[in-house]
Parts: sequence; structure tokens; C-alpha cells
Amino acid sequence: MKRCGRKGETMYQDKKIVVVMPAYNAAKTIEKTHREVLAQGIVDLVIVVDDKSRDETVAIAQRLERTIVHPHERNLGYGGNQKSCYRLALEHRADIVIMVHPDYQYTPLLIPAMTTMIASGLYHCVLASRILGGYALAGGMPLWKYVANRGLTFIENLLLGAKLSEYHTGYRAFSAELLRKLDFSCNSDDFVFDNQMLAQILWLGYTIAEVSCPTKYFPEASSINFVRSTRYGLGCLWTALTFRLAKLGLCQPAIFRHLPADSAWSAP
Ligand SMILES: Nc1nc2c(ncn2[C@@H]2O[C@H](COP(=O)(O)OP(=O)(O)O)[C@@H](O)[C@H]2O)c(=O)[nH]1
Ligand SMILES: [Mg+2]
Repeated sequence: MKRCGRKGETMYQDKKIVVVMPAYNAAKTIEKTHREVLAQGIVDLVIVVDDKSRDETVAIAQRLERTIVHPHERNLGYGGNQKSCYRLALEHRADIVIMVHPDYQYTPLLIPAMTTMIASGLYHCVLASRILGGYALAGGMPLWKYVANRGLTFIENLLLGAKLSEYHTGYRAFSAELLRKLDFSCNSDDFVFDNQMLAQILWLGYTIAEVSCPTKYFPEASSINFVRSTRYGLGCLWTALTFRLAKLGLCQPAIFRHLPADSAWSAP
């Protein structure tokens, strides 16, 4: 199935596969993550966006094979980082974009599976879920994060009208076709960006697919504290609530206002 494309590219079924890594103080783990990403044999390009890390992330990333490094001049936040990731991936003519954190929390071994689900034309968005399969706690997810994840997911499913096992994973794949339809200009630069993006995808009528993903928690893989997590959780609830109110015609949140009205997608 794999075949060679243009010079220097591996291509997968004639599609350019780009992995984006939103990096922040990832010096200890980025090389290992990157090695396993390329070992999958289907990734054409890795884009590392560094959000003004205080460690050696940029210097290490600049030595990595098949990789473009884009350092931010100032710290924008995780959402601001992802905005750069997707813009650069589209500028580099990606067909499929996979976002994976460079903190080695998510195994790159799932890249071929997620790519296939999009390359087949079946889905435009695939999440790697730590909840599906039921081993999140055994993998070291702190109990309070697990409980918050399950509670938020329950409410989000009700308000967003989807049936996902979690909305909070940092391992996601998208078709370029879908990314081109999204408008991030009014999205947050903070962690809730992730959630707003999923709400926008559901707003457009796309189905979000999931694969189960082993969970790994260790000191370098998790830095978000309780206060930032709480702010994120409240942002998720607000996103879901305004989504439902907007569907009922009761408000017009900016994150949905600029999306194309005629892009309704139906499963093939
Ligand atoms: N741009 C940016 N990224 C951050 C910041 N804090 C964490 N991150 C990144 O956000 C991602 C998720 O954070 P992490 O601490 O791993 O969260 P957890 O694994 O969900 O507990 C990681 O890729 C971090 O590198 C920040 O202040 N700015
Ligand atoms: Mg992490």
C-alpha cells in the first residue's frame, strides 16, 4: 500500500502525511517521540512549533531528520501553538495532519491506523482515546483527571450531540479538507482551543471517529496543574453550552459564526 511519491517523500496512497508537534519544554522527550513517529514509515514531514520553551527543545528539534522547526517569538499558549501547527501543515500541502504531543505520552504506533481511517475517505477526524478500552487509570491517569474527564465528556455528549469516549486527548488526526474549512481566528490561544476545534467540527456535521490508545503518565508527560485544568474544564462546558444555544438560535458564538454554512458532510 505504501509507495514512493515526489523526491524525498514517502507518501501514503499518494497522500502527504504531516505530523505536527506543539512543543513546550519538551527537550527530554521530543527526540524519542520523533524517532518513533518516523519509524512508522509513512510520515513525510514533521512540523515542530515551539512556544518559547525555556529548555533545549528548539536546539534538539533542529537536529531532527525530515523536520521543520517554527519557534514562536513569545509564548502564545497551547491553542496559539496549534494555530501555527495547522497553518504550517496546510502551507506545506499536507493531505492528512496528525497532531501528537512531543511529551511521549501517546504512542506513535497508532499513526498508521489513524492515517488509514482518514485516507480511506471514511472519516475526516480521528481521536486516539485514552478512555476507550478502559485502562486510563491503570496507565497512571490521576483519579481527579479521570473523574473530570468522564464528567465533562458526559455533559459534552449531551450538549454537542455526539457520542465520544473523551474530548480531551492530545492525539488527533485530520484531513486537510476539513482543516481548510475551519476558522480559528476567534478560537482561544489556551488549552480550550482543543475543545473549540472539536465543537466546530461537530457544528459542520462531521462524524468524529475514535481509536483506543494506551495511556502513559510520568512526570515529563503532564504539567497542567489543578487551577489550569479547572479553567480548561469550565471553558469546555461553556463551549458545549453555547454550541447548544446557538443550534437553538439563541446566540451566535464567534467560533461558529465564520464557519462555512454549506459544508454539511454525510458519511460515505
Ligand atoms: N504552548 C504551550 N503549551 C503547553 C503549555 N503547558 C503545556 N503545554 C503543552 O500542552 C500539552 C499538554 O500538556 P500536558 O502538561 O502534557 O497535559 P496532560 O498530559 O494532559 O496532563 C503538552 O504538549 C505540553 O507541551 C504552555 O504553557 N504553552
Ligand atoms: Mg501530556
